[in-house]
Amino acid sequence: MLGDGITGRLIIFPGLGQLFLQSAKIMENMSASASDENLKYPIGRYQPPVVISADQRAAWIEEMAKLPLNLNKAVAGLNDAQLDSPYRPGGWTVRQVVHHLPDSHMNSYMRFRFALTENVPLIKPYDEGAWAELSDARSAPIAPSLALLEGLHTRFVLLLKSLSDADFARTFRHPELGERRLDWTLGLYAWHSLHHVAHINNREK
Ligand code: NI
Repeated sequence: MLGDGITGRLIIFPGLGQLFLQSAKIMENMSASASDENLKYPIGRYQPPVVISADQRAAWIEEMAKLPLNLNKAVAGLNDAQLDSPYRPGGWTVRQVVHHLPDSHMNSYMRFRFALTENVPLIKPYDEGAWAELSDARSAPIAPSLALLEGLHTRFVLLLKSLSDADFARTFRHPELGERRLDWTLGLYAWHSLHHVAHINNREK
């Protein structure tokens, strides 16, 4: 009976069944993409305030200072099989994420130094996906990258703490993204630190 009813409706409104199927499909895709978004952006995307205060900068510098310890904690006790598992379906492995952090933050550290010593320098973008696919980024032990990040962030945080309001207003030019202020960039890398540690902490176990 129920079947007849449905058939009847489909005869009366030939497009309706298709419409239901399409809506179901759209809903399914929406929830799939919402969960993809959560897996890719576990702390959300970078949303800096319009005006960046000195207190905000200090909080971001604190996040930068905590990254080496937070990363060490996130990977403590992981074996090679766990390090070589993607943090999300289709994502980098935990090992690639660990190597990506010093690779990315070394680039950022250099951009800060260029911006502080040159007038709106043009910076060199890098292909982070291709860097993460290089053989060492896929397979090297993580200890050297943890040590590199610790040394790098010690220097980076010393530099950041030495900067004045005028220094934080200095800029560099990215060839595709345009001119970026250093305070905006500090926020981006504080976010980036939390973003990747969350990938490791939230991964499917
Ligand atoms: Ni990243």
